[in-house]
Amino acid sequence: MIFGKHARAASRSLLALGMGLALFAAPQAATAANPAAASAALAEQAQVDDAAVAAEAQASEASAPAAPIDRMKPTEGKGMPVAKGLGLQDQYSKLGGYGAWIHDAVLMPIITVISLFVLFLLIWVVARYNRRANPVASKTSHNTLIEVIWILVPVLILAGIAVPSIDLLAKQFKPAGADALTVKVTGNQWNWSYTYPDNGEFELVSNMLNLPNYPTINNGVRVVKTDPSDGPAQLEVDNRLVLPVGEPIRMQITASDVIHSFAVPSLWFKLDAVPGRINEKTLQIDEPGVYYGQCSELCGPKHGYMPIAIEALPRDEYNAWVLKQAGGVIDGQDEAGQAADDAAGAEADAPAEGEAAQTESQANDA
Ligand SMILES: [Cu+2]
Repeated sequence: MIFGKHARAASRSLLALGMGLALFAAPQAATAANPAAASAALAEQAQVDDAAVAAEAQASEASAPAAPIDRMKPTEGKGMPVAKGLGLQDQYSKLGGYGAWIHDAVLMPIITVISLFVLFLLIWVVARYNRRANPVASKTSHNTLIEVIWILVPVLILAGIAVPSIDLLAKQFKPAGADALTVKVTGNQWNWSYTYPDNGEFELVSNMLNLPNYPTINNGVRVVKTDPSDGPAQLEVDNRLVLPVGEPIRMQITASDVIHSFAVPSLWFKLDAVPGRINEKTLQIDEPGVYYGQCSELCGPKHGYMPIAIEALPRDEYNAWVLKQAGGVIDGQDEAGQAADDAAGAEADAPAEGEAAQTESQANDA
């Protein structure tokens, strides 16, 4: 009897504790249940922002660059986050396709089945083995068959997951060939600089474009949407990282001050930028396009304002772009050398290229 009294007292205090926990957890559950509402609000905000951006763009037409900037216009929804998007961004590299497949076709089904199975077991135990339904509890303490099953099945599941994920890990760190293009990326507080050691060692500094109706983030940089080629606000930059498509690129990532992280979700690429150290990873982009990412390591107050924009071009367009950069060379030859090498057709193009180069270098200066 005394034991029963203690048990009831204990269960009352447990109940109180449980309710306290529930009260504590409720607001969190509410926010967890609310992401739809939150993302709807975000989308609404984005629309408002877009309207503001458009208005600002019109208002500041006068301060906009006279000639449109010669660069690719991003495709809506490609290489960038989409409103109400769930899961991974669409992938534009082979490894990305493989990684997304592991996520979608291997991990998600396993997680779903295990979660439903555990939920079923919980409900079954609660319904079938409570005190009322099952007053005389079984005294069974061992069952060899069940024990073998519940050890073997998880081991097999883990081994099954390990095979493709270790394979992906190995492929991700396979070095690019000796003749692959090398591009050096440096994270700085708070922008990225891109160096092309194989193309004359020229360097670009990539700053986020300023936001309309918002304090200036980067001095001397224009406001986003003042050029038709501009992508989403907070992701678009003045100088993009231009890369060739369809070939492995040796990306060497470092930082000049604190740890940053170079991450582009749609290209399955993320690597920490650590001062005093070069991290290397191969990047191969499947198709031309503009792909956006962000610094993904908290690096200071303007961490949120150092986006990454990659413009992937076919090799010949990439070469043409390199030759437009001050000091840009292809196979050790600058624009004049290349032009002399090429036939008369190239010479006809030269004035137009020179003009564009001027615009580009002005953009770089700004
Ligand atoms: Cu950073």
